[in-house]
Order: sequence, then C-alpha cells, then structure tokens
Amino acid sequence: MSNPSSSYNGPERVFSGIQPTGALHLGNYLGALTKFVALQHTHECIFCVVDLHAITMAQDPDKLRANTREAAATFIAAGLDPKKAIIFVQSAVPAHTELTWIFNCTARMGWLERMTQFKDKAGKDKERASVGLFDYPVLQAADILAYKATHVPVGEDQKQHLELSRDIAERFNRQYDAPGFFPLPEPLIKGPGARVMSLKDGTKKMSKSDPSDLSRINLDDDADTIARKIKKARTDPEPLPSDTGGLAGRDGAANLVGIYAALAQTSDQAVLDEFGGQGFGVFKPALAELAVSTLAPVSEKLRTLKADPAQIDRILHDGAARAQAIADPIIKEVRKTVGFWGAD
Ligand code: AQP
Repeated sequence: MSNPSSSYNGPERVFSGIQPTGALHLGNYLGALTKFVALQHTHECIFCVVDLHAITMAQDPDKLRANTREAAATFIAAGLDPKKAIIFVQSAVPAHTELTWIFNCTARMGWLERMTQFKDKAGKDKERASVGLFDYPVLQAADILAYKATHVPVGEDQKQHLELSRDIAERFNRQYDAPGFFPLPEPLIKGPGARVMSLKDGTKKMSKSDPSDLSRINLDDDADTIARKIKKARTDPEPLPSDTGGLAGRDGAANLVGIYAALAQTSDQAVLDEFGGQGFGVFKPALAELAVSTLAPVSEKLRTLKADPAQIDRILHDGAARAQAIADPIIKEVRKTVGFWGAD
C-alpha cells in the first residue's frame, strides 16, 4: 500500500464500519466484508458497527440493539477473527463523538453541501432531514482519524466521503500548525464487487433500506430465497454478449455478470467467455448455485452465532476496550493541539 501522507510517519492501520440498519446484504459482503477479511491477515484492523451513523435516520431502539448484535455476528460469520481484528460498536467509544465536534469546527458547510449521499437520502424534503444526516461524513472522518487509520476499505459509494475525510485531516493539520498530525486516509475501493446494484433496478445500488426485499440478497437468506430472488431479478430478453462492451445500457445483465465475477473471483470478461450467447434461463440458475454455495457457510455460521448473544457481547466488550486504548491517547493529543484546558 502507498504512503497515505508524505509527512505522516505513524503505523499503517485499517478502519471501516457498517451500519446496523438491517440484515447485511451481498453488496456489504462483496464491497466491504470480503476486503475486511483479507486485510486482517496483513494489517492492524479495526472494524466497527456504526450505530451512531444508523440513528441519522429514525430507528426503533429494540431493533437497533438487535441489528447491532446481528451486524457484529455477520462480521464474524463472514470470516473476521475477533482475536486478530478489533470488532466493536461505535457508541461504546466516546472518542467518535468528541472528535466529531472538533471536526465540525474544521469542516466547511460548502464541503458537506456537495455530498451526494445526503442529497439521495434526504430526498426532496431536505429541510426535514436530521442535522446528523447532513453531518454524517464528519462523523465518518472522526471514526477513521480517532485511530489515525491510514487505509479504509469501502464500496464505491463511499468514495466522496473518504475524500472529505482527507480534506478534514489536511485542514486540521494546517489549521493547528501540526504537519503530519493526522494521516490522509486512503480508500481501498478497487476490486470486484465494489458496486453491487439492486436486483430490481440495475441503476440503483443494492441497499438495506430499499423497501423491496427482492432488491437484495441478505446474508441470512436461505438457499431457496436466494434462488428465487435471482430468478426474479430484472434483466432483458437478449442473450448475454460475448464481450463486456455488449453490456453497455444493459444494467440488470451487467449487474448479474458483475456479481457472478465477484463471487467466482474472476473478471466480467471471463464470465462472458463462459456464458456469452446463453440466455438468462441458463445464467440465472448458474449464478444462484454459485451464490448459494458461497453464502451458505456464512448464513450457517450466522445462525449459530445468533443463538449465543452473550458470546457476541463478550467480543464487543473486549473490542471496545481495545479500540478505546488506541483512541484515548490520540484524543488526548488532539485536546492539547486544539488548546483545551487541562490537556497540556
Ligand atoms: N451495493 C453495494 N455495493 C458495494 N458495496 C456496498 N456497500 C454498501 N452497499 C454496497 C458497502 O458496505 C459498507 C457498509 O455500508 P453501510 O451499511 O454502512 O452503509 P450504506 O453504504 O449506506 O449501505 P446500505 O445498505 O445502503 O445501508 P442503508 O440502506 O442503511 O443506507 C460500505 O463500505 C459500503 O460502501
């Protein structure tokens, strides 16, 4: 990995998070979780269930608690080892909220007004959106920089937010005449599965909050449900083309080919080499078989973990203590740098 900032000379550290806003889906798995799992073998990794982010939209408290445990269980079911990577819940470590306030005074309104996710999520009625939804990317910058994380594995939808984190880090370093204090975190986006689209609309990303359950494959779906959702995925009547140029303007087909390639860890072209000229009557069952065989071990492990919430709670308590031990001295340095009383 490249050096995230020429003047930052701290250790490389990976941070990322997922919101507990519902069952995690294939987009979260391919865009984020599989990358987390690979990175835990090469880097110091911190992975977070971001419940503070979740409440930027209305949440039922009991559901939020259940979804938080379920998201943590899904991290482990997907292959994260809590002995290697730190797994914890965002609200358990106060550094995130404290640093958000400080960064609120570093970030500029104009920067946040350009964020497309706010525009998408707030919709037409942005006057009624929560201030938290507007401020979401600042909290994200605080999540990363509370640990001086240098690398952030995310799906493509988070690229703009990561650029904002870099802007905040750079401005803080300049504002307080502290060159290299914060690293400029690098997004790790490349690779298959960085952008998995809805099964019902190939122009929209697969999302937990899509009202249609048929739009996504959840990681706790059983084999029959996965096969049924793929069968009902919106495509077109044409057979698959023999090269990727032929997927232009065919969003549904391109999405299924991309999903197949990501699951098989190959390229879109290799998938078309095998299936070009075939119709969806052949391709969809092949994709369903691949999806089921890849996801079955994850959903099975998830079921076992969900049956033992006390074990998940132990892992999360341990993770929060380890995360806090990294963040505390960083926040102490931040307080001193900003000029807060009692920090010198
Ligand atoms: N469709 C996707 N394709 C690839 N990557 C994706 N990610 C999410 N959707 C896709 C990646 O998963 C990580 C966690 O995302 P998140 O749950 O914290 O927030 P999100 O991006 O807003 O995901 P959702 O499913 O759309 O959640 P809701 O509906 O609650 O807003 C991130 O790395 C993201 O890139």
